[in-house]
Amino acid sequence: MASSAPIALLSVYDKTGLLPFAKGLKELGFRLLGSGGTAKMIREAGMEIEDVSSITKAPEMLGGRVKTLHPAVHGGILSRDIESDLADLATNKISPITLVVCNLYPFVLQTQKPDCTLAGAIEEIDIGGVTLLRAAAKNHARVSIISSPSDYDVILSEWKENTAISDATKRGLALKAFESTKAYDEAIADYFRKMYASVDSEKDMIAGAGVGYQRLPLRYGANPHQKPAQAFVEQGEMPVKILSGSPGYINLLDALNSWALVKELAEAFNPPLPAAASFKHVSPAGAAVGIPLDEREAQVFGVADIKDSLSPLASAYARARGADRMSSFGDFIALSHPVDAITARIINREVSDGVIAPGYEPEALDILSKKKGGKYCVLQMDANYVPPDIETRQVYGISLQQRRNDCKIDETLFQNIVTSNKDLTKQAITDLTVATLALKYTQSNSVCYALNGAVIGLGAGQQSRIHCTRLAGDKADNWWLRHHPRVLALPFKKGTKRADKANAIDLFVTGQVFEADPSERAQWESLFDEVPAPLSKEERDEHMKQLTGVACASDAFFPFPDNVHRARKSGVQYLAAPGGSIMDAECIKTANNYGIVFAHTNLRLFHH
Ligand code: 93A
Repeated sequence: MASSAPIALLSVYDKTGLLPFAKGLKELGFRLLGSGGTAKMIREAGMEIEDVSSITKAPEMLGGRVKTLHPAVHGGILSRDIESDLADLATNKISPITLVVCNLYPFVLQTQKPDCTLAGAIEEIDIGGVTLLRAAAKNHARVSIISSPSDYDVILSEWKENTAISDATKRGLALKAFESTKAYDEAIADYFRKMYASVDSEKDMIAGAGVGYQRLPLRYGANPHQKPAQAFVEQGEMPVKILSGSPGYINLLDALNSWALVKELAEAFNPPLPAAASFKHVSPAGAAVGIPLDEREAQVFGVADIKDSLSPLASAYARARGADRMSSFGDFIALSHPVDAITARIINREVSDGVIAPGYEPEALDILSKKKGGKYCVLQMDANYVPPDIETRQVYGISLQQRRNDCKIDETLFQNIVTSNKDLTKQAITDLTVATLALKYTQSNSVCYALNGAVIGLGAGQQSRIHCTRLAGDKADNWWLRHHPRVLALPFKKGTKRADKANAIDLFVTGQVFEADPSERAQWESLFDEVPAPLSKEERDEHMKQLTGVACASDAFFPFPDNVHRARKSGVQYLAAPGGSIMDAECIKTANNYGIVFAHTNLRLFHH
């Protein structure tokens, strides 16, 4: 038994390249030890190899569940070149192991088989192999852990040249081994998550009863053919609970982004202000804080009939929904505070997909859980949940990691005023905060206009900044034209649906219907008791002049002053954007010409 030959322990499921590798190791003078099947294959090829049992003095047992799990093996792998470890080895007659060659039972392949049973999958969970990998990787200062057949040649050539494996190679091998055990355990956790969540009752799973499964099943992914789909946390409690309905993947994306927005928006003010957001396709269609509505606003936002009973939260949602009613059609809503009955009643009469909030008054939950015949998605968010600092996602199989965008946005962000006009009012600070926080959760590039604590125009996902500024500006203009007395007095036929009104008003204020195909125009005209005449150029110009005091923020610097010119056309008086463009001076000069107050934020807010 005592021999000075270095020992290589081989225990591989995937036997690709095993025989030439074993032959190479033999030729380099290694003493080979192998677990059952590995040793058999090498021996049958005519090479000398000892069974692991020759050092453990114990047979493989439990049908192969215990093969290499033994102090003689793990003592030999984990021992360091230090006196006390060497003394322990000598006392217990254990020889140090130099190379460990191991790859694992094919758990994933097994679970992919159509006839795979739970018992069958469990039998494919490798324990001893994972222990070999981890032990050898831990002790990589001395031991080389070879977990992939693609590394066999490197090992043979390094040893041939130096009679040793370099520290750099050992480090790389150790990392590879831990990555393989991590992926292996993730696959097992994923399998259990799915299997046990479907075995146990849906109610237990949602409530996270007992130890919980920390998983939400999703109807499907971004598209109906993308199945299966789920949301889960790897550590701690799942902070989202489904109270009603069944969310899809995009619902969850909207819910989580919009929740972050309203939580931060409410906390940006002292005292905190209730906040609401209306999301579509992972960007806000609207966002607002709970500033009371005047008569005209209540009319524009479709809540004139209940104006007097609006709570601050209901006002926030009415404003958020009123920014761009067409984009908000079928929205996902986020509310920063527990939902009261009046807010639930407003939501109930809109076309919407779901809502996320930290809680619901019983009457509000009753209203919302009956919406859409019980299919309306009602999510409850743990308001104390703090996401990890580092976030990871996969694109095309590659993991991307970054620090979460946890920068805090509040009034202190707008202190660096670079124009001669420095008169930033309290209301302007509120509006810039709303606009900037909306951008933090909008797909880039993005530009946002805000007024009276609410987004009034937002341009998202444009590759060119001026296109964002124009898109958002056009939306702000349309928003303001919806306040025109002639729009408020449009003679809709009784019973016209809210969504149909919103579409018809859009066609009217943009003037598109008057250039439309006769059939589209006839359909539009059929909504009215009396067909309205178009808004004249004078009527528009006169009304647009009254849009003033608007705040506008950009998620990155303005590369050209055209953005400032365009913003001004929509009544912008306050601007916030990071500096850093070679055209900064030009942009500031343009702002000065208009008397605009421009704050450089030094904070880029790209979001994807
Ligand atoms: O069932 S195990 O978890 N118990 C063990 O003690 C053990 N030791 C090695 N599986 C174990 N292995 C695995 O056996 C290795 O990870 C390798 O995948 C496989 C090699 O078995 P054989 O040499 O019998 O083909």
